[in-house]
Amino acid sequence: MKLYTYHTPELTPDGQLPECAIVVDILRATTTIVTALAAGAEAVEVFADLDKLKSRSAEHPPELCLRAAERGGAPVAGFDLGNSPLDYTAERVSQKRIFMSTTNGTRAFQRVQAAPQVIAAAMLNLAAVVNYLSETNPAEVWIVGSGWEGTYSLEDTACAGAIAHEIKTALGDKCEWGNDESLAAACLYQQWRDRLEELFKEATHGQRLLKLDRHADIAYCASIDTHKVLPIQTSPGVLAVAPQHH
Ligand code: 3SL
Repeated sequence: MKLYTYHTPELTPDGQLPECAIVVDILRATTTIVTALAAGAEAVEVFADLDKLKSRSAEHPPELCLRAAERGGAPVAGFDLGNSPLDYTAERVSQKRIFMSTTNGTRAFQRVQAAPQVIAAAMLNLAAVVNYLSETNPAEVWIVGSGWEGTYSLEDTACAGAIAHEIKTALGDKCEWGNDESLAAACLYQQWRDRLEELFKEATHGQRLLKLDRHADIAYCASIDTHKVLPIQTSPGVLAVAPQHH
């Protein structure tokens, strides 16, 4: 396995895709997707564009549909949910398909959605992601951070580093660094692994969320291995729980 990390979708190489793409948007889209699927949502369908979300969700039975949207960290008026993972309770989302659009995370999914395998990673499901990679051993893996409107996000690098460090530890010489970003991310994670909440609160997007009074969200997003689910793309833009990973 060769492991590449790209800090934003814009930094991924043009005209190429890996065998397996792992999308990371720790604050908060991929944390929310893991939470929603763990709470029994049927699937999460992601959209970069709000109008496409509205037209696609209108084709779904309304009683089985929730629309979720966030821009600039805040919920978008007229939608059922924003992007706080704490709102995705079993009572709210069980058996529902969630049609979701967020500022950056859903754009990152769109960039890699033609890859043969696409999965969503958060700190919450770190072991599930690493186990999947160890079992399937794809030849080339990209970890794609969502960033913020094309710029770097520290918290996504910390999660990329957690995956990189754990998979390198598990596979040893069978896992090669594809680029220096993967090694740098692994170093960042090892430095901060016991203080992730503190790191996330220092980061630009953490600061943005703190101004919106989302302290509890940040603490939640920094928890490691609290969930076993592995969200995997089953058709373009649609993420569901991978079999054996409930
Ligand atoms: O950028 C995104 O996609 C969101 O995850 C941002 S927020 O955490 O909902 O503000």
